[in-house]
Amino acid sequence: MFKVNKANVWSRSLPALGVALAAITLIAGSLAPMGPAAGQAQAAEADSLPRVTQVLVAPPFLPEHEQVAAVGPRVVQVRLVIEEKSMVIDEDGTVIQAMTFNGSVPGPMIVVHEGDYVEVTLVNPEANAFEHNIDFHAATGALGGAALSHVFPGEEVVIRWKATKAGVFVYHCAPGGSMIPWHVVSGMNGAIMVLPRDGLTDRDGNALRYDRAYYIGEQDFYVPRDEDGRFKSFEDLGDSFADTLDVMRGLIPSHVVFNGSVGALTGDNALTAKVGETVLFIHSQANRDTRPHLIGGHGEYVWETGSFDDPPATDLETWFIRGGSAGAALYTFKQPGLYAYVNHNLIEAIELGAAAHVNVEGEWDDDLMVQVKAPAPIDGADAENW
Ligand SMILES: [Cu+2]
Repeated sequence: MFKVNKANVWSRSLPALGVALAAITLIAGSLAPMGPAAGQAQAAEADSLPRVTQVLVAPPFLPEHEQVAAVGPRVVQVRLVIEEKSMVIDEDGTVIQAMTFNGSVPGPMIVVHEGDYVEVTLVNPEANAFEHNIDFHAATGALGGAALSHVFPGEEVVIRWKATKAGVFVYHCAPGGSMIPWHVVSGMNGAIMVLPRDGLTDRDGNALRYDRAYYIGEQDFYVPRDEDGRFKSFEDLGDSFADTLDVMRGLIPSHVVFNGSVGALTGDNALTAKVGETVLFIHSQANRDTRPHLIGGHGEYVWETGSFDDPPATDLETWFIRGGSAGAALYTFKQPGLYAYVNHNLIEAIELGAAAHVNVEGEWDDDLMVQVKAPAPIDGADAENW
């Protein structure tokens, strides 16, 4: 198996990876002087703050957190372990060679408050083949931390950055050149929520709170096909690179899914809620535009661009998430039943996989909707009256 390490990363020894590695060399070379080396940072404030470890969980769930910060700023420690692994992404059993943070696509949601410091330990286990790093769109400087977090297999790195902007933001791997889009569309992306210390508010400053929060990470996959049109499987990650890059350059994804695979959030895996509960849906797309829509409900408060410093839009039917960003929408369920939460490019939702379900329990409200007459043969007399 091909393995990138410090000895061969500059040698461009594998022809299929030559172009990409050359690009890494170019970018890495120009970045070397950027950002403080370990120990040089003026981190007096962070050093004096209390520290807390956040236990990350797999999406669509969020780690335990407070909506309003009960105490002052803290250093929030998180651990991200990179897993290169094969994953089944649809009901036909299509297998991809994925790259992940903590084994899930998307990676885990991190939740902090504005003014907190995020201290990330990024681990690239020896069993992996490739170099990785992490770029936080919420962070400032050094390519979002990417320039300070390159790790080869068998290495780990710790970076700390201050969460100065409140909102929901994407993070992703960005090791250089063609490795950047390839790692991102192979699953190496996730999101962080930086809450205002006083929690979310509407445009008038009134508190907005949620009873549940779900993280939906939308992922475009570009799976190559064989001569017969069937999806190809590959022996390992390195083996999949050249063909996958060819499909990527066509810009037409083979799959557009929520949380790693077709059906990851439908059927038995559906999200749940109760009538009267307010649910926060956080939606990220690290690579491509999308347009979430809750069928049968609304985006009552929507931070479409992801910034919590901007007042939320209200009562949207569909909202737009720019590729490379995350957004958040709040809705209080008023009717029980099955809701579909989809990318409202309906071809992507139904044909390619970008759909989730929300099962909502509670009492039906006839005032909001009722079937006045059940389906029955057309009544000729009735029709004449129209
Ligand atoms: Cu990576």
